[in-house]
Amino acid sequence: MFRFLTAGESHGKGLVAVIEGVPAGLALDEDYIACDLARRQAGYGRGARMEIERDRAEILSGVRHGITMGSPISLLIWNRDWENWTEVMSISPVEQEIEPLTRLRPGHADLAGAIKYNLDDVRPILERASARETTSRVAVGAVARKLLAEFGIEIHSHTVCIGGRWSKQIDPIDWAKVENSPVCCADSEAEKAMISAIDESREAGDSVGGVFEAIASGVPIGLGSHVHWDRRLDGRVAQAMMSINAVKGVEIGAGFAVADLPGSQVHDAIQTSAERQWRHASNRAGGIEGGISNGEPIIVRAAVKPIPTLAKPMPSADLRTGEAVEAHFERSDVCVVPAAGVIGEAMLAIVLAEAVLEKFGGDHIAETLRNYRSYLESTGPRRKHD
Ligand code: EPS
Repeated sequence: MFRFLTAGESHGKGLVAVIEGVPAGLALDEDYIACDLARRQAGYGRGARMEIERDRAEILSGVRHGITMGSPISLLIWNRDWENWTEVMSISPVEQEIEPLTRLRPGHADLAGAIKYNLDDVRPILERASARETTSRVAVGAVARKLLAEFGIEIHSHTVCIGGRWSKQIDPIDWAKVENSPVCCADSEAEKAMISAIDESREAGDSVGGVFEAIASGVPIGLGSHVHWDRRLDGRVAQAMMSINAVKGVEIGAGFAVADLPGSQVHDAIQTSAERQWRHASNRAGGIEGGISNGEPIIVRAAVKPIPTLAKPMPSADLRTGEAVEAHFERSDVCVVPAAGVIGEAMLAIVLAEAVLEKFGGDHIAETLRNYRSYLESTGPRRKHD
């Protein structure tokens, strides 16, 4: 079973992740993981913190001579910014008085977290609620992506909206173009409008959200299951996406648009190809029917709210006194939608890696691939005595 845990505070010494269940025999190195970590740091609208960090995961275990051993893989990412926070985030008690953070930020975990954990300083909540934690998830997602590549499964993402400026539908998407776009958008016109939206927002001391779309291609029929609510692949994908900081809405395939359309315009006609493979005439289901992957690309969109730390702070209250104050501000990103797309890819990769290993098992990748290939032999349309 593929599973993982992360630990680490935003301004602590570093971030860690422990992954279990990766089969032996998979080629894996730090440079491969570094590529996704760099992508997460980029994007127009990021703040000063990203100028400090050069995220790179050290592999501490589970890999020997560039090949996984089947043992837990542990990853460590140092926070460069730690050296500016050694007193505030010291593990041991410190002599000096550290000013508590009590001016609650609307939209963050500050208030609910402080009440829940019985604190009169929101620092411990903010440190773990910060999207800095997603660095660990992207590192784990890169390992999942490496595994999925063995099965021909590829995952990409692109920005479809920032601040109400929408990309037009582009098909096929030029992924190299998306990678070179400062906002990860495939539509050059929309890209300009999105950049203006971010600039306007920065000038206003505000923040801006949007929508990203993640797409997994090469997914075989049969991942997930209809038999239990928690085995349904769409439910698992939605939970993974919803768990990303600032995500407030998730759609798979046609998503909310299905509410307005007749069934004949929502469902995808089933066909077979000349090679006797199943396919659909369209993909409004977003690659999942009945909680099971149907062989079409899995398409998921997530709405990312504008991040809650605002240069021009919102009215709020002080945690200790209840007095009306302005919310706390240190520094912040203006827009994190392009980074959220990379995190969305990681979460989709993690869910699919889990589902692939659940279906095909195997302690060594050769065994997993053998099971996968043998399964594929039986997935074409059935003749009477097949
Ligand atoms: C982030 C690091 C954080 C923020 C951002 C994500 O750094 P700092 O708080 O030191 O500026 O840039 O966090 C948030 C969006 C948030 O709401 O907490 C990162 O590594 O992605």
